[in-house]
This record gives sequence, C-alpha cells and structure tokens, in this order.
Amino acid sequence: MMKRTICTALVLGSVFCGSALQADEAHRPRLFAQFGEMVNTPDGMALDAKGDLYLSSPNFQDKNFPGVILRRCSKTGTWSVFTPALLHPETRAAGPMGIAFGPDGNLYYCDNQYFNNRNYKSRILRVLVADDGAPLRIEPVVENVKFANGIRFRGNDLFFTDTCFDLPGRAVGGVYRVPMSAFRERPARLLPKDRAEKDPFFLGAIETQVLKKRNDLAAADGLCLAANGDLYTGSFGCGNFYKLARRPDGTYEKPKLLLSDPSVFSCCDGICYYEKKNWIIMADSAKNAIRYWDIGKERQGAAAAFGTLWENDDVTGEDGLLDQPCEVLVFEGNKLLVANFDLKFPDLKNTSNDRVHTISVIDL
Ligand SMILES: [Ca+2]
Ligand SMILES: [Ca+2]
Repeated sequence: MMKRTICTALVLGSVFCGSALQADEAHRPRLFAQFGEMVNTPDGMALDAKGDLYLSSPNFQDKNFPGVILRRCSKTGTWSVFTPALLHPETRAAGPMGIAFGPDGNLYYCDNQYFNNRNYKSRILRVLVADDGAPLRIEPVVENVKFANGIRFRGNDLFFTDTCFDLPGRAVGGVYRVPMSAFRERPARLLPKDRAEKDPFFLGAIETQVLKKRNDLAAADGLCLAANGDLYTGSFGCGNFYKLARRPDGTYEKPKLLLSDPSVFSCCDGICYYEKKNWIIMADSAKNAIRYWDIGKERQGAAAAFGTLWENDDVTGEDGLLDQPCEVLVFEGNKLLVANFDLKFPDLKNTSNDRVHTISVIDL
C-alpha cells in the first residue's frame, strides 16, 4: 500500500512527527456527485431515517441561482430539488448551510445571511416534513443570529455555531444550545453578542487567531457530538480545535482548546463523528484535506490524537479530488462524503471558483 507523507508535517517547531500526518492512497477521494450551476456551493449534508441524503447549497458562487436543498433517493441514487430555501423577508436571499434532522423528523438548517447583512439577520429554520417525506413549509425556530453555520441535534437539544460575533478587538464566535421547548410557541431569540455571556442558550466562545495573508476572523464553524455527548468544534480562521465536555447533569463545560497549531491545521470547516473509530473527522478547507481527531488518544495530546486521511493540491474536483472541502458525513457505515464548497478566500489552496461542483467519497 502506497503512502505519501504530507509536507506540512515537516514544519520545524511543530509538536507533530511525520508519522502522525500521513495520507493513504486507500483514502483517495472519488467523485460521488457532480452538479450543474444551480448547485454551485455544495455545503451541508444530512441523512433521514430512510437513508435518503440531503444537501444544502447557498449558491454564494453564483447568486443567480437561489439557495436550495436537494435530496438524493437512496434506492435510485437520483437527485432532485427537495425545497428551495426560504428567502429572508429583508435581504430577499437564502443561505442554507448546515442541515440536520430533528427527533421530530423535520429538517433544521442554518440560514446564513451574514454575507448579505451582518445585522443579526441569520436564523435557524426548519422544514416541516410530511409523513410521506414531502416538505410542507419552512419556519424560523431561532432568530437574532449573526452567522449561522453548523448544526446538530442530541435528543431534544439543538446545537449550532454562530461564526462571527463582530465584537471590537476580538475574533470570536460561539456555540449555542437551544432546547426544542424554547421554540414550541414562537422562535427563540439570541441576545446581542455584547451580552452573550448572559444568554441562557450560549455555551461558550470560540476564538480565532487572525493569520497573516488570510486575515480571516471567522471562528466557530463545524460542530458535532461524540457518543458520550461531548461537543467538538473548531475555528475556520485558524484551525483552533475545541471540546466542550458534557457533565453528567447534561450541562456543558466551557470550551477547552485541544489543538492550536496552524502549521498542521489552519482551518476547521465542517466536522462529523465517526462512531466506529471514535473519531472526529474534520474538513480542512484551506488545505484541501481531511483530518481526524482520535478521541481514544485525546489524553495523550494533539501529537497522538491528530492525523490526516487525505490532502491534495489545487484542483477543479472533476476527478473526485478535494476542492475546498467544507462538510463531511459518514455514509453507508464505512464511507465518508465530502462536500466541496469551492468559494475561494485569501490564501487557501483553492485559487479558482471553477464551474465543477462536486461531492467526493472516501473509503474509511
Ligand atoms: Ca470545483
Ligand atoms: Ca476550485
């Protein structure tokens, strides 16, 4: 089996040795799906109880195509439009990013309005789904969000990230938990960010160190929960990787920094939990890479727990390789789906918003 060492492992001063950072040909990404222009920034993914796959696309690359959520039938492999995403009444735009099914069978999603308006226009929305799987209508469940991005459920609790707080002198975002009971009658509302510490839904702040050239203030991005309920999240702007430990009473400890080394991990985008290995799997948007965090080795520190499944150079994605991977999803037990956002920001490997819009698949 061929192995190739990733050059970024060989950065002097890093605590990581080369063996911790190897990509394996067995994990070479292949093309899973390719879309036309109407799906030009594939992003959030989720599976329903039947195994049908859902994909959001806010279509930030070409806004002539409105934000949309697609569905792929598990029996036929056919993709179709599940629903157009709901337009915001003021911005007249839709930005569906992270998506997740709730225990009620409805599809919840992050409506990111930050690129249209930074004044708390983002929301968590839900698509009410009929018994036969058809979408009925879309309604807000959480409002007053700045940059809604990643979303997960555990039981009746909805967790999500708000990526940019826009507080003076700080590059910070945060993690929230909203119990479903809080939006039974009407949408829950977050407090303004200068009062986040007093917000009953606020779990903790996620900091980013602003890197030269990238100059990206985006903080909390992907999040997911391990089997024991511990929450993991990371910063888009610099790769800071955090854990919020779940206490026995169901409350959460403040975020603990597990990894902060942009020389090996400089961009945490979407993440997911891989139960079979007790790993967190992370999309590294900056480096066209898939990383992992082995929870079983967490106590030994980042040099033991952190690793790389795959990394490739700047490509269009037409051959299945990664083109700014933004979201990951464990699929059919032993595969990983990777959505390729392909919307360049400064100093990422991806240099071109090309016209190839793809999902990759990796054998785990
Ligand atoms: Ca592409
Ligand atoms: Ca590209």
